[in-house]
Amino acid sequence: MATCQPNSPAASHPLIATFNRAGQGQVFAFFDRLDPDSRDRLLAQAAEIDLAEIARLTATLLTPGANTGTDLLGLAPAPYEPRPENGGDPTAWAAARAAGETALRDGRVAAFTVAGGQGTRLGYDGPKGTFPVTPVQRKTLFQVFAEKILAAGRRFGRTPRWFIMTSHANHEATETFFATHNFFGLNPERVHCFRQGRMPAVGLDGKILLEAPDAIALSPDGHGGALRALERSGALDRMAADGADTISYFQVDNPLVRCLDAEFIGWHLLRGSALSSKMVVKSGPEEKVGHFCVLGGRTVVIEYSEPAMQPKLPEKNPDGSLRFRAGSIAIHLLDREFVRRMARGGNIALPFHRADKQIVCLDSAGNPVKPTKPNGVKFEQFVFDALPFAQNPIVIETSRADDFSPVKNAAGPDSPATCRADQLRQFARWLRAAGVAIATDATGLPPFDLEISPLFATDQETFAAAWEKLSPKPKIEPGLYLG
Ligand code: UD2
Repeated sequence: MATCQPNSPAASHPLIATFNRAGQGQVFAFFDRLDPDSRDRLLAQAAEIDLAEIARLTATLLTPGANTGTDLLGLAPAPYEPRPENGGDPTAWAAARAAGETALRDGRVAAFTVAGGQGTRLGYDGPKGTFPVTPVQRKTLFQVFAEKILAAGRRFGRTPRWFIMTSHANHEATETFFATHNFFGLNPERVHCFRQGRMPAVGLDGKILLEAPDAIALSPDGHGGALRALERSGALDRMAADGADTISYFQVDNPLVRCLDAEFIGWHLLRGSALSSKMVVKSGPEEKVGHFCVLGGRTVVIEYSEPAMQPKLPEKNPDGSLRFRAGSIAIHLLDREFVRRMARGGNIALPFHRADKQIVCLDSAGNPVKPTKPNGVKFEQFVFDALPFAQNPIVIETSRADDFSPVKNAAGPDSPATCRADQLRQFARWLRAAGVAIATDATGLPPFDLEISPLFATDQETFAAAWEKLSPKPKIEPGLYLG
């Protein structure tokens, strides 16, 4: 793309001069033709960009021959705390639970959902949190989380604040959705949506791409952008003013998640951990989750897509179990002040990852380009890259059936159908454990739809107690809803 002509309006603007000096003058190639509003829009977008950061990323991640993969020499599986039913110490788990319940009663925990993703794989237009997931009532993901937070408030006497990270693309729609649904019964003053940051897409030559004459091709900076966004939005200060020092982090796509899990919180606090994570034993070598590992003495997550990880995925222990078995399901607890230190950067900033993409953009003549193969790069941060910087990071086993069934794809694994079935299995399990006869197939799936609201129960134990009190007992039949 051409840079601007001398004596043009573009040539005299200081921000544009900075872009020219950085070799990024193509961003303003069409500036002189734009109306004043469009010029302002483009300048505002350009002001978001840290040119030194882009230059550094181009040098480290884009330069031919640059080593973009991770060196996995000496990689070992990370240790984790197994659940009592898998050999963990029941006394330690009971102590963790008691400590977590105390923390919840003391209002030390805030809920935090990352919801800035684009939901492309699901093929759903709109914020993913507005996607209906429950079997009978068709409650949305956001409603399920809201009710879990309300339930924790009723149980522990303090309703945690809920922070939701959105993107520029879905922020307004998310806010409107909550307002339209009266925040699902939560106090609107304690539900906070804030936008994550953006990064420009660049061509394979490191040049920032335009998606329109007055618009830079900007995209969300990854869920790792949450750390900076929590600080910038004032969320951390809000938590501090409230006495909340622990952030319960979960993804928008997983309705099974225990949003406020006393056992997990207790482990995190008792171990003085700055960043704790939940793991499940991977269903097989191919499952698309990250792996908790130790590299150079530090806990790390290595993604399933990391090329150097591929030969390690099928490795087995002598007993036949997977060697790299601790799958990351993206559920974490973060210490508030650790997040602040990471957000402020300096020598402990999250790295960026390179994602090669087909990016719709303009060519140097201003014609639209619709690529059929990757023509550019997006930069993203991942929240788990904070692990090596965290004090005493711990990994805790959780039960997949009670914590993880994401909705990612329109069909096949991790789809609305698999998630619905996992919810039904959970409801059937709770009923059975409370002594109720309910037929299921060999996988535990009942033959009809039913639903238990988080406001009725959030786990087997609370279900048993609520069921016990219920009089008269409802008939177990298709469409049963316990709310
Ligand atoms: C993520 C993890 C994977 C595993 C899996 C569990 C990565 C790279 N991989 O895979 O290891 O734990 O989850 O389900 O994280 N998001 C934002 N802003 C962004 C990008 C994403 O808020 O810029 C949110 C998104 O809305 C979602 C979450 O982050 O809630 C995960 O994003 P994803 O769907 O891209 O992650 P996925 O499925 O590749």
